[in-house]
Amino acid sequence: MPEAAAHVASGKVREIYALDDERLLLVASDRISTFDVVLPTEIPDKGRVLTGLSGFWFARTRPLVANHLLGLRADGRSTECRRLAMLPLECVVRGYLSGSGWKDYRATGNVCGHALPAGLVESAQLPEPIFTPSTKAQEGHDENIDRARAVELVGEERFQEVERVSLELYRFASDYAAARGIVLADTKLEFGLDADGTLVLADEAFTPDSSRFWPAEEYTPGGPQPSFDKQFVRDYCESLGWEKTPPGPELPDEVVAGTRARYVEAFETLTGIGFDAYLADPEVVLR
Ligand code: PZK
Repeated sequence: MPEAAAHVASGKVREIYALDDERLLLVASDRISTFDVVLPTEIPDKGRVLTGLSGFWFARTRPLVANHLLGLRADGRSTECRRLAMLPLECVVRGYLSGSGWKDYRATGNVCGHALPAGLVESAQLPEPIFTPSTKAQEGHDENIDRARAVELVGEERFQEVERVSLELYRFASDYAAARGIVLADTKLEFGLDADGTLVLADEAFTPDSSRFWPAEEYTPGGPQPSFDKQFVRDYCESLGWEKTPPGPELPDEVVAGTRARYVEAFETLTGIGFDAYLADPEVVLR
């Protein structure tokens, strides 16, 4: 627990505390959500895997854009970061047609105003990655918006900048992941501005909670893809006939162990760093 730090915000599986006027502490718990419901059973070390992966990507994308990372704490789950003025935009990049992108395409033939070729199937790779911003809904799902609405929210110049930077980041990370057998189907990035008005990448970056990770070996367009990390949890929940409304079910030990192993595998495959080395010294991912 952070010593005498004021709680600032709660996400579904993360918390933010204020360290001082300029710095925040982002703490990733081991909670897991599926079908938008947080389950009562935790996945040991999940928060450490996500924190380590974010740190790894922040360190490697620094040449592309500034980011909020100041340091990783020895607990492996806490990130000290710069306090920013967050942009009111979820910066989504899609390289493949999945989730709400697939739903919008099937209904209208386009996604957030991007006209796409006819005849694409679910999970198809897009001709080019597309920037499909959304806004944080007060309740429930984020709302996909078109370019005009995004420009209303952040201005034309800032929109062009976040679009360009988001696409560059996605290309960098998806090329990196593809070379290691993981399809990074899409991702959600969040940006803020520092006191100078410089654009800064914030939140988490290219984790399985903010992106769809698919095992490349099993990639088969034409339907939904198995998730690299959560598939055991989804399959188990489906097998119960659970209604996908709270409360979620407890997970059996073998589902917990299998899911933990998948998170650790994602970490080690992408970073090339042993998870034990991360636990011994989290800042190993920054070097
Ligand atoms: C910030 N969130 C979303 C994430 C939560 C909520 N560097 C920053 N400066 C100012 N604000 C934020 C950040 C970051 N990151 C991000 N809310 C505020 C969020 C995780 C857990 F509870």
